[in-house]
Amino acid sequence: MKNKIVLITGATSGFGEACAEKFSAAGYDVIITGRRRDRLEKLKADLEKRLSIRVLPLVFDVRDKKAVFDILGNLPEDWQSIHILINNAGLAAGRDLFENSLLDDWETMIDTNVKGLLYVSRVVLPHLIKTKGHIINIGSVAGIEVYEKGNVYCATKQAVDAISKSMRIDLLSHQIKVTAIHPGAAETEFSLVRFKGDEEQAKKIYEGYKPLKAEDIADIVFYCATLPAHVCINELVVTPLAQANSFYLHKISGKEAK
Ligand code: NDP
Ligand code: 8X3
Repeated sequence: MKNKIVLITGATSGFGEACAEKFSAAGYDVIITGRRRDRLEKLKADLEKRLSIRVLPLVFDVRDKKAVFDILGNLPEDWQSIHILINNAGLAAGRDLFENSLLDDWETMIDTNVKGLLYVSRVVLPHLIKTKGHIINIGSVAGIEVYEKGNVYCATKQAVDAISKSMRIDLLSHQIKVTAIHPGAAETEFSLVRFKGDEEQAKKIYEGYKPLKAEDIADIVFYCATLPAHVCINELVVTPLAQANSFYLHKISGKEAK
């Protein structure tokens, strides 16, 4: 029997890479995407060496509509039967008051987190309709409560929430599952990207408590993806023990965080 295929956007680090590891370890063939070719090639070599699965690395920027449609619209025949799409590629750029935010950052977030997710979903949908597949969108607690200096990042994740809900409704007749997962603070390259390479600033975000790990999210994505056919988790909010939501985070200084 052929392995099921999962397509993971943003698999060069963080949640996406951990999902590639989780699903391939469970016998799925994985399509991994991102802009950093070297990381995708390394992940492919590593997974295929250890596991009896296939890996297809695809290098493109989700903001590039033509590239998304050219590449995902022309998948090799034996990679078209996609069962699960994990829309994970995304980022925050900057954390500034509205009046100080850079327009370029706003555009980067909207183009990546919203338009990129829409392009990928739209071009992959015909395959998911055939397989009665599953779309898993990675939102955020930022898509639930808007916080200071979160402005457009929060707006893009609120859009992911709205798009997920509307996909669920519109795709009902195709028997496609749609799940939105909204994580809180997880230590990945997210803050390094948000603070544009400032390691000190990025590290501070995760001090004084135990943040989620990428593997925690991958486990949850996998759980949602492997429930019985008649069961669909529509949305799920997951935070570290120390975090109640976007506003309440209990930090402990000088003590070992649980
Ligand atoms: P990482 O920075 O570790 O990973 C982000 C991934 O997205 C990378 O693989 C990156 O690949 C890819 N990506 C970013 N921009 C583009 C683009 N334009 N085209 C293609 N791929 C792109 O962060 P996380 O793993 O933490 O983030 C994954 C998702 O989870 C994001 O949507 C983020 O908003 C969300 N999230 C993160 C939380 C956290 O605390 N970490 C909490 C809640 C949600 P490359 O650079 O190679 O293109
Ligand atoms: C990432 C979590 O709290 O930085 O989406 O917005 S947060």
